[in-house]
Amino acid sequence: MNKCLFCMIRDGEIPSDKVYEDEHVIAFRDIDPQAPVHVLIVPKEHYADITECPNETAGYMLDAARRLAVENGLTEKGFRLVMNTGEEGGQSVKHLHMHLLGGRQMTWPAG
Ligand code: DGP
Repeated sequence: MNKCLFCMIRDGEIPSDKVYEDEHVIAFRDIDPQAPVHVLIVPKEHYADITECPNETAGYMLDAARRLAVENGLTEKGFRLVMNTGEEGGQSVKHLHMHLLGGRQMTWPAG
């Protein structure tokens, strides 16, 4: 079976600007940043999206997101966490990931 893009990044087969790694997740900078800070938090285990993953995995992702928000100085002014899911949710990479966006004023609705 062919590996997906984020599995290849996880395995170091495609380079990335990695900013965090632990037993359960990796995080790296988005190739097409939509904000001064734009990091993708990705579980090491492959799940297509949030509908497939155990609650425990979602917790590990949130832990990493909080840590990265602090490390990037985002907690005072705020930040946004996004999980695009499926076609109408605008998900382009079918390996569960969370966007951490910060460093600018966000708008709503997200579009
Ligand atoms: P989404 O559209 O929610 O599935 O987000 C996928 C994100 O992945 C998108 O913001 C761009 C990013 N991306 C796509 N290919 C690569 C890559 O090869 N490296 C990195 N760092 N990010 C990528």
